[in-house]
Amino acid sequence: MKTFPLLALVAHVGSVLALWPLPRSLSTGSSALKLAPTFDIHLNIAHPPSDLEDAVTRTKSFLKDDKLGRLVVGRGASDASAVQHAKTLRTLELSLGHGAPVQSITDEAQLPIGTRSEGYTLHIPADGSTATLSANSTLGLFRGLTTFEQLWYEYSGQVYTIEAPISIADSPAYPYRGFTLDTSRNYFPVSDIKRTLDAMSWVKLSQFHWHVSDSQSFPLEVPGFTELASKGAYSPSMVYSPNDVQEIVSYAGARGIDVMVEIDTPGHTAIISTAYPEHVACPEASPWTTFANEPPAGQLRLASAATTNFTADLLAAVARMFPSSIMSTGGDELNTECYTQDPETQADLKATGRTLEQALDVFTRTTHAAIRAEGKTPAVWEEMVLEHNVTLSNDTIVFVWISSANAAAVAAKNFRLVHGPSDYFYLDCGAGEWVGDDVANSWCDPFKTWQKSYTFDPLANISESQAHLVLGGEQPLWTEQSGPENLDSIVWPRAASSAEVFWTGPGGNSSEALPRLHDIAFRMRQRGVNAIQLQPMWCALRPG
Ligand code: CP6
Repeated sequence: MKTFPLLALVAHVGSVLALWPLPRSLSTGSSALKLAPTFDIHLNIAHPPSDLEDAVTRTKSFLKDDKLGRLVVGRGASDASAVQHAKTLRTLELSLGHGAPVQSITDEAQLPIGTRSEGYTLHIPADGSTATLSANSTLGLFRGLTTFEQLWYEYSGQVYTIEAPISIADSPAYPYRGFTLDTSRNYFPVSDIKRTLDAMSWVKLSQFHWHVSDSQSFPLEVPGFTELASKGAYSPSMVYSPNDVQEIVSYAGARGIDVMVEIDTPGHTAIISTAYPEHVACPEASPWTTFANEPPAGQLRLASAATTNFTADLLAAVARMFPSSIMSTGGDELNTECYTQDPETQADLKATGRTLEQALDVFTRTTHAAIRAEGKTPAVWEEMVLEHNVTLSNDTIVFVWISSANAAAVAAKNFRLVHGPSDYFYLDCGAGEWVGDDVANSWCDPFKTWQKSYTFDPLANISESQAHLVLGGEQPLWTEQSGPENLDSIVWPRAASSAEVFWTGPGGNSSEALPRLHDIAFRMRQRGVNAIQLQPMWCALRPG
């Protein structure tokens, strides 16, 4: 039996298991093992939560339906006879550690970041005796089921593996492993979001960062603020109702994913002027290039007490729609010219005797206090820490996006951070300009390949004493040039790249990873997610 706890060693030893992300510790043998036609999964738990039972049901159907072949006619038919004589696995037994609470996957996925228990151990003997999956949480069991599903190939109706016995002890390197979706620039139906959550769960992502609103549309129906969506959504059908939100949140939770909503403020808010013109400065000011990074211009009147209170109330109402312990208030790309040229803002600053930076501080403290009163920890974009003089409580989570080089400066200020830098992770990079001239392509050119994301080092330039501040990372899809048409293909399997970086840890070799990523992309397609090809099929016809 060979043991190779390190990614680098796996690359050399060459396990061919189709695992993604790679477990942190894996040992395999070389015996074939097949699933009995009656194979079943037993829950050795007195009163299992229904989302765990549902996860078991899904695992069983994936085992039946995935049909990922390792044997291809003309190549490596050597598995066939091994499988014929292989022992048969009849049962996988799931159990929770002694004293572990029996909670739903959903409840465990929504615990504060850093307190979730996602580890598990999985043993699959070669002799066909019962396989065991154990964890100290149902969330850990769910992660283990996700791994178990990936261990099996299919040939001629037979589901088998060729590396038994298999022993896995696994837990994530980082707790925050995310994907961000912008539903403002273009709208995505609930079914698209659910399908995305499915694919996220298959690569063990833990956090859906929902950038729900921006300057172009406000698709969220917020109780008490319904005009934001009735006047600010692209159409009455392009709205997320409170019911839709509940459906998305519980669908995510059952798949080990927490949903963090973002209401981006005080910038990226032009659309609010359609319902509340009194709260928005420089709406549609011209030329927009002077007042915003994208048209239309328009930002919340951060120096106004009425606007600050309105925003605080709005954020609190949104906070009540989401069970997560975190919520983002945005804070990126604030344009000061918009306020310089807004007579109301200038009058407010004069009356209060504040500078714009002081007014921003009051605005931020007030809105953060409002979401804190709803039990949420605030999260912000990096500018709030690196460009503005804002008082933030020291538990605030900071999203680094402008450049990977900025993470060190955020850590130096002792804030917990999430990596999502445009130079490694932006899924929309390379699409070119979508507005204005085409003299230059977008500054986040070139296209970020999965191999590029895969080279990311979460601790680059971060000292050992600051390493604990790094919560993980996320890959965003900004949707100026994306919609339901290309959602799957622009996201998958590229977003799986960071999923492995933040679960397994950095240092993976992309040549070693390619066949595994090919296989998870194949499984995604089998399961209804339109992941793109990574190579000609010829390359995947591996020798046995
Ligand atoms: N919208 C918002 C965006 C971007 C950000 N915030 C963005 C900036 C640069 C690139 C891609 C997206 N479109 N609200 C930055 C966090 Cl290259």
